[in-house]
Amino acid sequence: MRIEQSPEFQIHLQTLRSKEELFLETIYNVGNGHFGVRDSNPLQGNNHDYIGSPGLFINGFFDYEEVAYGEKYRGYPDNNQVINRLFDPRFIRIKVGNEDSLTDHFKVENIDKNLDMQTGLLHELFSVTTPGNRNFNLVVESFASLSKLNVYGVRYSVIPTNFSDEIEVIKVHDYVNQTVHQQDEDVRVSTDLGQMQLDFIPDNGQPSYLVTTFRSQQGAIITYQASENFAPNPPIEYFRDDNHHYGYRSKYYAKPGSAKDFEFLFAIGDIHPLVNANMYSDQYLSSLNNYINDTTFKSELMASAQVWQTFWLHSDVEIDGDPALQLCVRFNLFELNQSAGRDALTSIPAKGLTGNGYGGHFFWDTEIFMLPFFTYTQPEVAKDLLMFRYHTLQIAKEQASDFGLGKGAMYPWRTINGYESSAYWLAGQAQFHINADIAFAVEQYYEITSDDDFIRDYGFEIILETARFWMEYGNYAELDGKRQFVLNRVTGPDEYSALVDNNYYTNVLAQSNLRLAVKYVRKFKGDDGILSRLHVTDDEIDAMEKAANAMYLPYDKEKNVKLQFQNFEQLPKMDISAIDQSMFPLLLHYHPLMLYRHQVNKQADTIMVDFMFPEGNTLDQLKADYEFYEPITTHDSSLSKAIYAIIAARIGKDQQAYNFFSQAVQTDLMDVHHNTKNGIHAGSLGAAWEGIMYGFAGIVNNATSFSLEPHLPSTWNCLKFKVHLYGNEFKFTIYQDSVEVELLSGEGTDITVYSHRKHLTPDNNRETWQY
Ligand code: IFM
Repeated sequence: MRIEQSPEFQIHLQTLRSKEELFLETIYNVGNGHFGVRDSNPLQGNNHDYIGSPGLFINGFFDYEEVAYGEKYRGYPDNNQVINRLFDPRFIRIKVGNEDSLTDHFKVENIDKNLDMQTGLLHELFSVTTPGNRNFNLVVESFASLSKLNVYGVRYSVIPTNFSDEIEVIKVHDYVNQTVHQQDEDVRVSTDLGQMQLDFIPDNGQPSYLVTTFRSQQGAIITYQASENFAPNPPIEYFRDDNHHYGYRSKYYAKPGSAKDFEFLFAIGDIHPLVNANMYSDQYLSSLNNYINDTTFKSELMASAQVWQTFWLHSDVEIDGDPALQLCVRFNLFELNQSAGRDALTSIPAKGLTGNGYGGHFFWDTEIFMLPFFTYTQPEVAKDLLMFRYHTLQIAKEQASDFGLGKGAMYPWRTINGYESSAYWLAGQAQFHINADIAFAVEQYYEITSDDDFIRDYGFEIILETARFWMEYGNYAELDGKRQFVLNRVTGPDEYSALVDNNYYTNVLAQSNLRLAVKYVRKFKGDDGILSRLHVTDDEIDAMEKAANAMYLPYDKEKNVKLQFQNFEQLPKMDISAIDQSMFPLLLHYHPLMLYRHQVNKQADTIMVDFMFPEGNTLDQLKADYEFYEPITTHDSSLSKAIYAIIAARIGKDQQAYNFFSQAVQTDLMDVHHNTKNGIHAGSLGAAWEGIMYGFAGIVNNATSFSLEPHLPSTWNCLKFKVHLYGNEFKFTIYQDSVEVELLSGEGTDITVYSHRKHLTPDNNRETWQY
């Protein structure tokens, strides 16, 4: 099969710095937001001596175990959720004469791998040698369909090089819990729970499974078909082994140079509560089968490639003058698109669907670091991601009530099903800023899309209930001679401090959350239905407004810096420049309390405020904050550097901005943190996109205006991207000394570049700014 390939969209094995198996498993994953498949050695993925962590991850499909606490106090999260690792659908068994890849050690070498990001097709060539020295080439092509999210395709081609003999190809998955042999002591890597059960569902011999979990009581159906599109001589046929397990096999006589292809299409079902699993299995199986019967690997691949083309048409970011970083940017966007849940019931796990690191949980990473990319380029996906929060709002309210609050919603810091899953509550559950982060994202989505239905029917309720949380959690106290609203005993974004009073970031976000609630109550004042349904009273809204206005924001007047939290200035500084490189990330080498008692940051914290609320900051303030926090920040979190790049760009530290950005954008493709083997850093990939847009393009957006103050790195000739804005689509081309904007669709709006505003309309759809 030939699809026109553009070299700028290829991730070719030869260009990668590392060829380590586990790293390749991550980099060459394929996914589509519903599921993800790690790349693996297809013959040995399930062998006991294979060092790897292959597998299939379905978004939202998880199980849990009870957290074992030494002493469990009231309200501690009960369960640790972990995304399930299902069998590796790439796995295949090949017999050559009397040698069998399942039992004999076939030597499998990676000769070539290429991920074509334009089409989503992963193409691989392995050279396989049996213990008896028979050698064959194995070509594997695979993709996760973007046009039918349930479909995964894999195609094998077997080409003997030095023998003629009988070959038997067998495709059977008679287990569901994938074996892994990855040794890693990193606390951020989760252990598989491996509690799934596999039942074969009778389906005229076609291998169809019902996979169920013991505790979370979920069910998923997986079925697969050998595609009809290969030369049927002899055909692949069903078989049933002695254990009544179904699979496919084909036996034929092969000669050197002869190639035989085997194509399989999997249908990977949606997740259902187990109560219904038996009821739905028959019906659902036949609807799943509709996806894969009467079609071929090639036509499904073509349909999916079409969707990828559309994705790039609207979402690509082109950098002229920096080919190395250009490829990283594209890889990042490709991975983001492969990771995002699109069913309004799931979100984006911190590791995408490429591993079970961080349990496969959803964090603030989605709303603060990844959502803007989708909001600006694929607003319908952004809406689905926010709808996940709407659909778990009732659970968040339940959690607030269980916690002992009278009202409001308390979203989990980390979760799959909406319930809190942070066993280490100090650095987890206490990150209450997640509530305001979600409200912030709702507002940002609305500002950019003007989606009135969303804000009225869903977004407002999220904003209101999270605002209610702050009113319940906070209190008034006398500080600096004034009555101020305080939020004590919270953990801010920086995970090298915990349970502090008045974290600057949290307080600013909470203040914004409260003000948003007030704004929308006033907006919906005439619409009595909404306000009475949500039991909003004037007194409540007045109280919110007062609390927002009285919010305490700790500030060091001597140094003129925003204080990360109250009394932060009293902690001793940790001299991170004196610490040996081998001790980073510090979290793996220090007791948390050693970190908590020092001025040392894992990641951008107060600097996040400067990024997210650019208005109202003087340049001097930004500089002071940057100069104060940068030297005490280790950037041990992959979410940090892109944000520092943005502030560095804003304050004119061009070289630092570029250095931070380039490290952020290379996070996974160049394995900057040496742990890409455990999965991608999805939040960091989104943050790198933010680095380009908010840092180098210098965008600032609110509901009524969109402006740019570009600061392109000196080596970049030009930067091009498209964004959706208030129902329009625009194309931006930014040069070192000018900006061109084209209105591609919609009625048009004002655009401001360096304070010069121009109005674009369908009749006047191009404008240029020189500066
Ligand atoms: O959400 C992040 C957090 O900010 C830093 N530690 C890892 C989490 C998941 O990516």
